[in-house]
Amino acid sequence: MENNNKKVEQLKQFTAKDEGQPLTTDHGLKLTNDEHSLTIGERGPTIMEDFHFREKMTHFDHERIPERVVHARGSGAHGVFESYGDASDITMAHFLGEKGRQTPVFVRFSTVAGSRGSAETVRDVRGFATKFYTEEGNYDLVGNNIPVFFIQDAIKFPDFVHAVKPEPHNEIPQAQSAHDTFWDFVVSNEETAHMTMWHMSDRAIPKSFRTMEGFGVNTFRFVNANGEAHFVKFHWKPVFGAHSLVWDEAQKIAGKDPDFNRRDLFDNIEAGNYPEYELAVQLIPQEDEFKFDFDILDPTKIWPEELIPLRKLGKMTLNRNTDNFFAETEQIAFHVGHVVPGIDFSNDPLLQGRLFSYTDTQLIRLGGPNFHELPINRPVCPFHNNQRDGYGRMTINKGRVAYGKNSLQNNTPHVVTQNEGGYAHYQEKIEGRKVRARSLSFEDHYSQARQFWLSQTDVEKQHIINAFSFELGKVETIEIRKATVDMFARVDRAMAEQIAQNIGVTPPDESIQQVEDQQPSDAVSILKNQVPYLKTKKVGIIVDTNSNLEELVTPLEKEGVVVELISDKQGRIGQREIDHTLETASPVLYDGLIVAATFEGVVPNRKVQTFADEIFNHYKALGYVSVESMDKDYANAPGVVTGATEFVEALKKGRHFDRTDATG
Ligand code: HDD
Repeated sequence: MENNNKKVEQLKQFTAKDEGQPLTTDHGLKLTNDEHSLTIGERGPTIMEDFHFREKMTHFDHERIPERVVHARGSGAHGVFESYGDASDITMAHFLGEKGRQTPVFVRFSTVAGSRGSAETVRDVRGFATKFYTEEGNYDLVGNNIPVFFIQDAIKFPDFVHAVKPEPHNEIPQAQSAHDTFWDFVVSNEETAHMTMWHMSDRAIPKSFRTMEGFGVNTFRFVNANGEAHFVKFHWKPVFGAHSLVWDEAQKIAGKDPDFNRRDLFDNIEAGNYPEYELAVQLIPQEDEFKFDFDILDPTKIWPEELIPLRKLGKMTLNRNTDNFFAETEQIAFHVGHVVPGIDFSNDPLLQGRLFSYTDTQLIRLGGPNFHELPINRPVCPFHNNQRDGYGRMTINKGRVAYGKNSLQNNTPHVVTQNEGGYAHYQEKIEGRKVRARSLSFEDHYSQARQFWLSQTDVEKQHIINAFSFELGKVETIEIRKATVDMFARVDRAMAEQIAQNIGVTPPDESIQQVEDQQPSDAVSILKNQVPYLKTKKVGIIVDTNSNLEELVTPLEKEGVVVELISDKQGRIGQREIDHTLETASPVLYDGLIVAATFEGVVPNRKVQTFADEIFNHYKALGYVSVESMDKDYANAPGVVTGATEFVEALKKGRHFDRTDATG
């Protein structure tokens, strides 16, 4: 697959291999010494003449660039998108125009609020940005793992981001929404209600980038060759389904392995377990714009899948890690305005503002207007125009003409017609007054928030209550806690009452009206759509020299499960290396655990017990080699088993939320 990946081929021209080469300056001069500055005498001062010192130090002094103002913490991979068929009935986009057509892609997943070095398993929205390197230019689908947004108009984005980021006086807390300014923003801006419900749900703690959905969020437009238009919403569906962490586990992973999500992505691609996602769209014909009881341009609304079904367009496979994180993942520059013929915008006011922000931010982040020339950002098709100069310009544009129209160059580079592949904006007829106002059709902030609530399983509902209680429990201003409870009583009174009890504020006022019941949408629940799987799950087995490794490991590895051996000391047992000690491993990093050893002394055994407790409390598969070895407290609990076959089944199922006495 890699052989015909044009992007990979293109990147090769810019790739350097330093191994085995003599050390030189940036200008190619070979060096004889890289450990001592040039000084006067062995104990004297360093002299200006030391060009090597100056070059090395100057480069180092300048090697940081501003992190992304949001989505600073992220991780990326290369891959390929393959079209399932010919979608030319709905869009002219060439990359969707033929069954089997392949397009190179680069995807960057991210958290939103944290800095570049922050932990990954925090409660947050995840970014899911895809660059398609198509024959017609780069197309960027810059989405999130939650299908709605906190605000309706881009002009509020700086306010929202200031509220969720660490508070400005002391830069605390990092990568958290559990603080006063975030919740003050929520209660002061009711349009946040729907997304806040998603944010309090398990969607905001995905288990891995491989197991989360993606959404374009904004409403876009598809246009076909006849000029017929559909409003469109984009979805990515992971082939393994969506899976989340539980909150206690997520917090502990943030300490035990702050790189948990990027490590999972990287390791699986290295191992050949390529993550796959299907691209699907929801379509509303242009003429049906006003047929729904929500405004289809409002980014705080979903289009329920039961009402507007998904049409699958193709599959993306991530099959190659980056060679260099900075050059590729850090320097990739996404922009919702990077479109190809057949894909156009709607008047969604959030999208309209985004169309300004993305190029603008790259100018400071990547240092000028030539960021499109960076290898990772270059289209794989030719590009020609009269843009010139600026910091770091790489292309050597020949000739004396850098303007249009011209006669000296036969008026080239020249524009082309739509039939020749030129982009023509959809000619929507618009009339109106210049106003600063929001349409009344954007005013219902609660119906879909209630729909989300009603669509959840009982377990998911409990997690939402727990999340609200945790977050608000960290809010110092009692009035904000109380205002939140009142606001969310409109979504569900009983839910708000429970939260109020947990956080020590008075129940919502009687006068507050809960909104009308809505038809649930099962598609928005994670647990109603569980896909059981085994391949790539990770199991820890606590072993000692007496353990029968064959019997324990083989049934799991046969299913593609990744097994790690844990013991009180490192070393070998038979042919196998012990991967971790009880110190370097942690139960929160595994999908399941088998206890197949007891050790001498109280301390290691207490550690084993902690492993088992954590696995149990996080509802994960827990195996014992025999009934005798089983902790009697766990006997008969769902997903606690003896025997290899039973363990494989328990692992495949996922979390055992029917384990009522777990505490996660
Ligand atoms: Fe944004 C980055 C997704 C609203 C302004 N955004 C960024 C990234 C993702 C999203 C995934 C990271 C891209 C990467 O990996 O490099 N943003 C969204 C979604 C939104 C959204 C799904 C709601 C529909 N964003 C949004 C608004 C604005 C921005 C309303 C401003 C008007 N977003 C930016 C930005 C960033 C960005 C400041 C920071 C880094 C970057 O663009 O390249 O321009």
